[in-house]
Amino acid sequence: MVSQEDDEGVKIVRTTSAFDCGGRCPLRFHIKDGKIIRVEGDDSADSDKQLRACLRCRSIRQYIYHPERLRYPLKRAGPKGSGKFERISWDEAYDTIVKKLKETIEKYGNQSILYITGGGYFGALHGAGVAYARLLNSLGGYSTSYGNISSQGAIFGTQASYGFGQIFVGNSREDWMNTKLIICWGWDPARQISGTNTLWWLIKAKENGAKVIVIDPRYSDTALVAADQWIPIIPGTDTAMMAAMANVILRENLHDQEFLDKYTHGFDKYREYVMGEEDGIPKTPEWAEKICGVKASVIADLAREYATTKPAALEDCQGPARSAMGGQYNRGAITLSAMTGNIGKPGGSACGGLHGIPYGHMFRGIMIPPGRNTAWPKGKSLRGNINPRDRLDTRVHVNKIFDAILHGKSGGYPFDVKFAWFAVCDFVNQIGNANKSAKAMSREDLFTVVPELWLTPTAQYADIVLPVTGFSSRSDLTRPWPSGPYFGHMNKAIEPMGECKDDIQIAEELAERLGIKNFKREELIEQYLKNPQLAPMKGILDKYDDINDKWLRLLAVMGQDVRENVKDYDKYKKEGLHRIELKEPYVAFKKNIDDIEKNPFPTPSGKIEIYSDQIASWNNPICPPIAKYVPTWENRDDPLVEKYPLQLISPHPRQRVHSELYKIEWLMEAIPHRMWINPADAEPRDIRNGDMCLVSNDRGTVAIEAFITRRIIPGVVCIYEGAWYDPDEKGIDRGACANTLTKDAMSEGGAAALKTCLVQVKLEKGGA
Ligand SMILES: Nc1nc2c(c(=O)[nH]1)N[C@H]1C(S)=C(S)[C@@H](COP(=O)(O)OP(=O)(O)OC[C@H]3O[C@@H](n4cnc5c(=O)[nH]c(N)nc54)[C@H](O)[C@@H]3O)O[C@H]1N2
Ligand SMILES: Nc1nc2c(c(=O)[nH]1)N[C@H]1C(S)=C(S)[C@@H](COP(=O)(O)OP(=O)(O)OC[C@H]3O[C@@H](n4cnc5c(=O)[nH]c(N)nc54)[C@H](O)[C@@H]3O)O[C@H]1N2
Ligand code: SF4
Ligand SMILES: [Mo]
Repeated sequence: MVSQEDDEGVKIVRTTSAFDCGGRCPLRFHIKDGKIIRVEGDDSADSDKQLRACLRCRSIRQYIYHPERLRYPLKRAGPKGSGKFERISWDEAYDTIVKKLKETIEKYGNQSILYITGGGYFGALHGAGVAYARLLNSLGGYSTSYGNISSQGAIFGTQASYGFGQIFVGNSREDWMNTKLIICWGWDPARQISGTNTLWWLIKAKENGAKVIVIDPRYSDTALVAADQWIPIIPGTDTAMMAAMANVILRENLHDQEFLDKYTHGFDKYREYVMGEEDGIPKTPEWAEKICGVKASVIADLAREYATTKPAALEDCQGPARSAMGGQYNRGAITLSAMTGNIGKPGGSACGGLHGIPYGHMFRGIMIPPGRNTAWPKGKSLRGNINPRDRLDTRVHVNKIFDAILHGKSGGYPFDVKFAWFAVCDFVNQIGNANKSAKAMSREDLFTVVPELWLTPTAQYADIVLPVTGFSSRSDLTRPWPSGPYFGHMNKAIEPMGECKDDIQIAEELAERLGIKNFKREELIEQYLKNPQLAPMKGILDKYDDINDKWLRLLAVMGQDVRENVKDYDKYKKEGLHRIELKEPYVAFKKNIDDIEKNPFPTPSGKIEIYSDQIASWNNPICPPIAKYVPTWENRDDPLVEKYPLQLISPHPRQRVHSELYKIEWLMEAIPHRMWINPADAEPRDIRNGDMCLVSNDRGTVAIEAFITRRIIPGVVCIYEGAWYDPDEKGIDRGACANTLTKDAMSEGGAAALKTCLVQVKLEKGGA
């Protein structure tokens, strides 16, 4: 029992979500007669520590009790994608899956099983589909994808500059109290949550005297509520503006040469590029103005201001990197931060776009190990390697999953897919070219399993859909996203709906039918307790009735991060949260900068690599070893603009977590799904506010209402990602999923290029 009932029979359960939402906020569920009747947020009295929930969890009752939540196993009862399903028993679902699994492995081998997971759930026990990976590994393994759909551009940029394995490039948010200037470059934390309370600290820093500048094609929510200056920029051109800033900083001798000499590698190559010694073109503000659409004087002034204000925090993110230019924008930001000596210093920033700090990420050593995937021969070691193409011989890039399902070996992919299993993701909706994804999923000879909470666009194409419990019906440990410092503890608040089961239970029950031994949580616990060091835990575990609670208690001892930080587990569980007290704000790479001799960067040179010899060795002109501006496909120079003159950007929705929460009426009402378009683009097309428009390119067409606004620059339209793909009989996507329009391509650095996309917009005559 987590808490006592009060006189009215209401008990309060403290928990949190495990969404891929950018935050992690304590929630208090008020429960009466087994039902959540009210939801409140954190009640911490210290206003700087209070972790404020956003509109999404404040609407969570509608998510938990929504009539469309899946409650029973389903099997397909019509053509794939028709949405026709019929209820079946768990026995029938299991028998069908077991039969198909055995048949597929026998006839085609394990490589023909494609298992794909996404980031839909950040929990240590139930998270990221590990249970199914374990199950499939026990049967001899599976094929899968490589590359992070979300952040591969930023990961590439970070690791090329700071070294393989580096992901924590953020400072604690309260470190902004040490800064004088914050530049949000392609980053909009007032809308897109980037760590709970990021906006709180941004406003506090502003009140403390810091100037805030936003560089974004849109007058973003951050520009609206926090900025002193908005610099609109043409999408995909950031590295050109960065080079021009570097040009001004060098010409005016405003750079920190000492920092560059001591801590960086290959800056001379970048200097040659920006000064025009390499190609005869000095990268002046005038040169950049023509590319970026930002006035030369604005670029020059910003360069001076950034270089002379000490310290200054340039904050890049992942959005602009999720494009055909991949991580070059993050590499450019890192270069500027190095030139101004802001890396590893309080009030500065390391850039790289990932924002995380290494506290509260308690997944280390705490998940049930998934076992070894033996479907593929052991490849060469990829350690220290950032080249995404080296993974190609056994895996498929994440943004090419459906192309691989469609074309298989004859299309040059390493396998033919016969059995597809999608868990904790909605990839028909969330990766590029949804019409192609739908076509691939409609292949009649493909058998597809989707465990889900909703009949998502991906589940619509499944042969078997399994109903899964949500975070309110099971206990788990979770982590802040991306920064902490704290650990979250989710407590089971209500019983599962209908016949829903935990993913882990589904995997266990399938394992039993497949004759796999030592798979169940009970069996694993028994084995662990044989270890003399863990044996004394037995008495403690006996206190918990719920198998998940037992597991978590044991994992909390086994997982190093939790063990070292959480001294009072019962308090942690009861409060749903454990805060880590840091003596001072965390500053990324401070250790390396304070003593580079003792703490070199894990790069080949031991320094921050402005120039990467590793990338240079690939000899790829569109993936240069320094942060060069390279025009990409479907940018404004592409001849395709004749036909499709507008650039489409698809940022993350304030009211959803990607495609999750799409069905929540309160949220849809609060922020309707509409396309942002500038009056200069709307007027010649005779489009008025609220008119139904068709947005198209060669990959598809979506129907969406226009929101005419000067908050977006001419030549660019914006459709938030995550609306559900819903093609009508003519193939027009009435749900207006942005990925009906985007390309299933990767950048040279391995980013999913979802932000690079050209479209045309016209009025839909006669209305919807
Ligand atoms: N156009 C465009 N597309 C984008 C992006 C963009 O910026 N623009 N952003 C990209 C980014 S950053 C990301 S991270 C991806 C996200 O892509 P996905 O990970 O596919 O995103 P979600 O829509 O959150 O889908 C998660 C699904 O998991 C389900 N789920 C949640 N918890 C559980 C569970 O415990 N068990 C099971 N079995 N299922 C569960 C949810 O119901 C939901 O349907 O989208 C990418 N797509
Ligand atoms: N509310 C909410 N918060 C979330 C999520 C969510 O789904 N909803 N998802 C979480 C996840 S998984 C992730 S990965 C992060 C994603 O965080 P990001 O990937 O950083 O966010 P995006 O919303 O894709 O894009 C950020 C901004 O970049 C701008 N932009 C687009 N193209 C360009 C360009 O070429 N140059 C410049 N300078 N700006 C450009 C957009 O207008 C937008 O304002 O957010 C997390 N937080
Ligand atoms: S940031 Fe995430 S955990 Fe916090 S309230 Fe919003 S959706 Fe919930
Ligand atoms: Mo993401």
